[in-house]
Amino acid sequence: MALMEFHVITLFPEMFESPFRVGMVGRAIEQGIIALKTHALRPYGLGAYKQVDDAPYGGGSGMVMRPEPLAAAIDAAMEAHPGLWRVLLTPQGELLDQPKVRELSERKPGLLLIAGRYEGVDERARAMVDQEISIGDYVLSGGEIAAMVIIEAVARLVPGVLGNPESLAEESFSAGMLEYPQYTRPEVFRGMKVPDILLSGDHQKIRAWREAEARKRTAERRPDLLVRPKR
Ligand code: 6GU
Repeated sequence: MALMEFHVITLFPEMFESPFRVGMVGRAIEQGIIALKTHALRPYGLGAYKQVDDAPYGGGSGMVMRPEPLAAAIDAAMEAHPGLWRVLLTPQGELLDQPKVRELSERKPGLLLIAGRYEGVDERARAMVDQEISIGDYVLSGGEIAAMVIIEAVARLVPGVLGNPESLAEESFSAGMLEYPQYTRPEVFRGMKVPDILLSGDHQKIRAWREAEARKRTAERRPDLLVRPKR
């Protein structure tokens, strides 16, 4: 069995096809290390038109997702795949960060990601999930791309998914800080030279330089990261 399963309830299962055919996640799926399964919400819609949304009580613009189709889809997925951690994608959710990604990667056997659409989800649907997550302070038309962000971020923490596990160790070394500046060939590009220290072969010095650069860059660009506990 796969080490981690990602299930997604969505009105648009096609959105999940090409992004995960390629790259690191695509390879991990092919190898059976992770599994990705979409569950179409539409068949659980109500009436002849398979309606999944309706006008808000109290008036106002936009449509709200009805709770019954979501409940039916969640129940069916949970019955077929017991034990999944149910996550509703919503701008009202907890902000996603790397510690939260790490926690999600430990939710075995996997995640049931529920992508909301339209202007919102009936408040009573919140009772049917374990956690609500937002990927940032901006507005998306639906939770699909947010679900993809979670899949990508969590999948790379699953053992065997990342080609080079050393990169993960490096990341945790610098956890809570921005990356240090990276260079590859050529040694001079448009007059800009690779720092001499990186060509010196002195690995102790290089390590110290990188740490100092990471700290400097973080202080300049993301001072908020330096004052926050690392969790
Ligand atoms: Cl999870 N959903 C939507 N619709 N918008 C978002 C979001 C989620 N996270 C940030 N913006």
